[in-house]
Amino acid sequence: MSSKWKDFRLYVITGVNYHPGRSLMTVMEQTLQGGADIIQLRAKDMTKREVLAQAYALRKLTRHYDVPLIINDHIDIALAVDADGVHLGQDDLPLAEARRILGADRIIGISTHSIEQALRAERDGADYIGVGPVFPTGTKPGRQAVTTSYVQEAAQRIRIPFVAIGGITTSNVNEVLAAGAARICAVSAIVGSDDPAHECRSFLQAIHASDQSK
Ligand code: TZP
Ligand code: MG
Repeated sequence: MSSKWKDFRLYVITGVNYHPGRSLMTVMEQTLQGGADIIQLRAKDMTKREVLAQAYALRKLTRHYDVPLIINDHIDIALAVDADGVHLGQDDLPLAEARRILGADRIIGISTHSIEQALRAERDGADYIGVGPVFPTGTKPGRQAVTTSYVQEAAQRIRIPFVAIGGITTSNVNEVLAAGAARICAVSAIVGSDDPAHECRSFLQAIHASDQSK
C-alpha cells in the first residue's frame, strides 16, 4: 500500500440501517461518486458470511474508484477480500497482534476517545486514529461525546493522520474543521441522506474552504 491513502479527507462508513429499501452498493457508489476517498465496511448486526459477501462486493466497487477499503473488526475478512486495512476499537484485538497478522503494508486504524488512547495508539504503530464521537450520535449510542476540545488536542499532539467522527453533519462540520481536523468521517449524515453524492460534495466543499482559510 503506497502512502497516498493518507491524503484522504472524507471517510465514509457503511450503515445499512440508515437506508432501508436502498441497496448498500447503490448508496456506496453514490458516496464514491460524490468524492468519498476512503470507505469502511462496518456491519455490527450481520453474520460473518453476510459481512464477507458485502466485503467482496465493496472491494470490487472501491477498486473501480481506486479508493481504499477498510473493514471494521474482522481481520480475517480483510485478508480474505484483500482489503487495504482494518479498523479496531479499544476492546478488539490489540494493535500489536493485529499488526503481526496483517503485516506492515495494511492500514490499521484505531478508535480513540481520549488523548491518552490516541498517544498510545500512535506509539503502538497505528496508521491513523478515529477521534470521537465529537457530538452525540445515534450511530454509537451510549458513548459520551468527546467534544471539539479533544479534536483540538489531537490536532496539537498527534502526528499520524486522525479523523474526526461522530454526529458530524454539514451544519456542524465547520466547528470540527475550525478545531483543527483535516479529515472528517460520517455515517448517517451521508448514507442516510436522500442524496449521498450531494452530501459528500458539501462536506468536501467545507473541508476545502477550511484549507483556504489556514
Ligand atoms: N465511532 C465513533 S462515533 C461513530 C463511530 C463508529 C459513529 C459515527 O456515525 P455518525 O452517524 O456519523 O454519527
Ligand atoms: Mg470493533
